[in-house]
Amino acid sequence: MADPQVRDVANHVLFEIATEVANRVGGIYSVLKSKAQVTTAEYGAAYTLLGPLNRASASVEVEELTPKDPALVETIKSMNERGIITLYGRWLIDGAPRVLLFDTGSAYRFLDEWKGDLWASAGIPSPPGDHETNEAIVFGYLIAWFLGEYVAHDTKRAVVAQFHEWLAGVAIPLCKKRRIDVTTIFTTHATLLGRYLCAGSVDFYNNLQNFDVDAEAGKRGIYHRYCIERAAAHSSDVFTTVSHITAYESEHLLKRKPDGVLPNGLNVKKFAATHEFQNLHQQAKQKIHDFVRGHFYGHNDFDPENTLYLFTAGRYEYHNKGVDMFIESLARLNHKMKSDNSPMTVVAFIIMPAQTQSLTVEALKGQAVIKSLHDTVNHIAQNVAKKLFERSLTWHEGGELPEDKELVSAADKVMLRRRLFAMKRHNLPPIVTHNMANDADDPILNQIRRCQLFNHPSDRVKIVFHPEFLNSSSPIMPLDYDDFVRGTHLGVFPSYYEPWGYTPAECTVMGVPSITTNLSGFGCYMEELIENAQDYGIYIVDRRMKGIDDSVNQLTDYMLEFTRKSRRQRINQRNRTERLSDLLDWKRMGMEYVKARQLALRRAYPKSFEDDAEESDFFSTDIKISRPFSAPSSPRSRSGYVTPSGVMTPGDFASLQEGREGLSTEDYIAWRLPEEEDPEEYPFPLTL
Ligand code: G6P
Ligand code: 1S3
Repeated sequence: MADPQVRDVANHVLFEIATEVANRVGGIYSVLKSKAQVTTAEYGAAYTLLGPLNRASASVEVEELTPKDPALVETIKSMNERGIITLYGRWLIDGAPRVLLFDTGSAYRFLDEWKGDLWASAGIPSPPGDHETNEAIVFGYLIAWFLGEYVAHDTKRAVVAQFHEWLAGVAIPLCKKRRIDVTTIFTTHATLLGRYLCAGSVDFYNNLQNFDVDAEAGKRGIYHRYCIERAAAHSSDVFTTVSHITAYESEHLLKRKPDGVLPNGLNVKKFAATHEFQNLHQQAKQKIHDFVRGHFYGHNDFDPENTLYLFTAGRYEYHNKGVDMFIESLARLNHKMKSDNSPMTVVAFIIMPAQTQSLTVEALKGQAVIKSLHDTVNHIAQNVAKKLFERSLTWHEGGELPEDKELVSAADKVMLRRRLFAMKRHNLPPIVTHNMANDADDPILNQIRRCQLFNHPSDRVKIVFHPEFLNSSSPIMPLDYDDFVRGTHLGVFPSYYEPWGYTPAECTVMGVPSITTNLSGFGCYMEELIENAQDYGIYIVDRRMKGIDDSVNQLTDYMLEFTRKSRRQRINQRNRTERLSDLLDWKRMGMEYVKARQLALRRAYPKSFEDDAEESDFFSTDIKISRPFSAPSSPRSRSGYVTPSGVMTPGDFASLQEGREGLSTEDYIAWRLPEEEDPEEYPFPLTL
């Protein structure tokens, strides 16, 4: 092994390890994909993502390359020679980072040996039959193998290995045990126990200190998984999570206080014209109108101009994602809007994948019926235009204007009548767009039934449950998720368990207001940074200090207040929401990752940092993150924390400052709200 103190820390190599590399599963994929641009800008070829090979998704997301780094070439060659199949290439996303994917299937012949070793070396049991854990073990051993060989081939540069979530964490205790000369960061995006406990009916946040963690894990059959997670947290050089609320949870459930918080950012794309996002809203909204016209055929007795689209979306975690609370609040909103005689209609979408068989005939029929009507009306309009034109040609002074009733032929009238008859419906517009595998026991459908939100004509709140992720090739709603979000008016995410929460953050950068809670990482982050978050279209439901009924009422009131806004107020609010985008940009958030890596290097190679004063080169390493604003940050932090450079950074409530009087944040991005654009100045008319 090389002398740990002689490795070059300034020009270190970075590996980021996760199971969602070039493989869309959930939130970690979003983290890696959106962050790629800033990380490749900083590291170039010295950055590689390591993940398990999923052929189906790699075939569309990864372009194969030949590695150039000699240590990488040697390591891959040696593993390939032992039968391990790998794919090295470029992930075809913004930033185009390099990825190395391992076919875990090619290593299963070692599974029993590795399971035995995991027990002998780390005391982690692994019962048979748990496929997910077997995958984690095989992947973890492959990563430890890879890192061990890599540092044997490259003895010059320091290596930082950052692991995301327990599924990728098995290699961390192995690196420690085998004294592999790398420095490790473990970033957890949730805790196993937290997710399980919250999904049950425990008062989670008030009892965090009191859980008997081993017993709770045992009761749920996840003790071995919990051991992996806990071992990863304890044996990493630096342990981080995505929010303060999850840091608190980790401290109690994993028994190690995280060294810092690495909040999730987004790859924010700015339009040349700042109001372009408003145009996009209008365009996408028209597409949602098209879907709604079909879905509610025969019951289109509400005016699209006075209709608001609300939605919630995410993985199907009924209680954790707050869908129970959303539906209950919609029922109360319906009641209030009815008694107020509100002129508005709310269509609330629930986009959460569940097990389904197919789209329902009714959903397909709705779109077909409206399309036929549309085609027929176009055909009649063409005939009318033709006749009108011909009659106008023969017009002479003093003659009647050609406005004869006969413009619509008898045949056309019959055709129109047939289309209108096809729209007759004896049932209410459906709630769900797909045939559910388990309709009778589905928690979302049962809650809708309990609250009696059945899309009755008198209801001011209608519901559409789309139990599949959106897709632009859908025959009923051909929209990608992003376009759908743009077309809506308000995202509603009343989560109970949400370590970060990408959904409201994505709404924000697209200029769509959203409702979140003070139990979500994102909600707490915004609450901490912005004094008057509501004005900026960030509504935060209190699920911490209030009882459930009061939280439901607060959520109802937020939505009711929103329905009372005029169009002008909605447009202004969207402008303010969109102005928060920079706050969530990886150009800003990525700084916490930089700090975590510096801390990891400092812990592994303390000698390299002893003469910081003289060797300040390392800290002023050109981190290619631009500095868009120079003015002082605003809105100001409530905590009043100020860095040595006088500027707030996203993780400043955290502790990633160890061993040094604050890291170099001079290049760090101060944040202030850009100037507000006056809708009066738009170069296009507003339909108010
Ligand atoms: C955008 C468009 C406007 C449109 C408005 C509708 O701002 O640029 O032309 O009037 O959206 O807003 P609404 O909240 O009613 O969907
Ligand atoms: C987790 O995914 P989830 O939806 O299971 O990781 C995400 C990325 O960090 C985070 O946004 C989310 O809150 C967590 O819960």
